[in-house]
Amino acid sequence: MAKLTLPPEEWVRSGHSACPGCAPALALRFLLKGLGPRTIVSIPACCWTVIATPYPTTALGVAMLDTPIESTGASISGLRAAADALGLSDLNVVGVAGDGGTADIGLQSLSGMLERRTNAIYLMYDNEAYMNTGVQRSGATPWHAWTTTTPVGPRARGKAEPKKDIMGIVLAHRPVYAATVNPSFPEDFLAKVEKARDLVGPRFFQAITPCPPGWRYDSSETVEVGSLATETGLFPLYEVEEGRLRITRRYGRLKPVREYLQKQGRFGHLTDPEIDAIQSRVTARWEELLRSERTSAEGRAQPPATDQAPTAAR
Ligand SMILES: Cc1ncc(C[n+]2csc(CCOP(=O)(O)OP(=O)(O)O)c2C)c(N)n1
Repeated sequence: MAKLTLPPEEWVRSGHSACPGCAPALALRFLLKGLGPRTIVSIPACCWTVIATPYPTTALGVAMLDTPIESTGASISGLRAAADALGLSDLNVVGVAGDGGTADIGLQSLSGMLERRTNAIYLMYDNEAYMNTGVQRSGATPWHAWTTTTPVGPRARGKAEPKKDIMGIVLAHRPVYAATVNPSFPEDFLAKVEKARDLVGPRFFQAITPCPPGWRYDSSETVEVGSLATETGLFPLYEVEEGRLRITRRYGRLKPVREYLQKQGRFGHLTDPEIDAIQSRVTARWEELLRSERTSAEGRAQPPATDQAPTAAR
């Protein structure tokens, strides 16, 4: 992917109330850099509502709608209809929600928006748990991760289930465009946003967004932890446009997942066999993604599986 110079304008203002090292803050910052000021963002209950609106200030340089956690998708369908009725066809209508508000509580709303072919962009920032309310597990929490509701002890090994395959669910709706993005790779992120901005119809991003207090690592290491998510193959970067899948960061040799896992306290309990099991799953999934890319180039698109554990884990 060609190198981009990031636009200098900031639509996420400094002095906001995110934790130090918050990757969700970077994700919206980069999204808005790519979209610019003709944008309205709908944000449900999640960390980002708290970041954006410490009363009586706002951290956003664009208009924002604060919506209930289950209704991001419905809210952007409504905003699009209103904008079109007012003749504001150049307005970017955007939903930004956490993994809990997207993959669990707001899944019906996202599905409805995709099925209605709403002309809007939806970004799920995936910090892999309900962070705003104290690190409870979500469907997007990975296999074996510690959270406050998936404890580690003699009889429990963190989350027992695999990570929910949100890209697979979204791709089953055949959106105009869907991509994975990572704030640790801003050029790749911005190139995808700029491409999505100029398309018409439902568009979706899954952004991996490390969270220092929830993942239990030092806040200075966010960019490195995020980079390792992609460099180990755990969170591959790709895009799907009109059914064509394209990997946008390709590695001849992936780094061992151990390098990613051992940086985070939430995986600190893992044994060698557990790390090996995750590694073999990640390797298989990377190969599956390469196959999906080949078959989609031949016109036989298959949504890639993105779970991290055998489906018969329980
Ligand atoms: C219907 C409903 N259930 C629960 C809540 C409480 N709640 C507010 S924010 C939040 C966490 C949201 O998690 P996620 O969407 O992953 O975003 P994050 O907090 O990680 O930014 C929850 C459970 C709510 N506001 N509404």
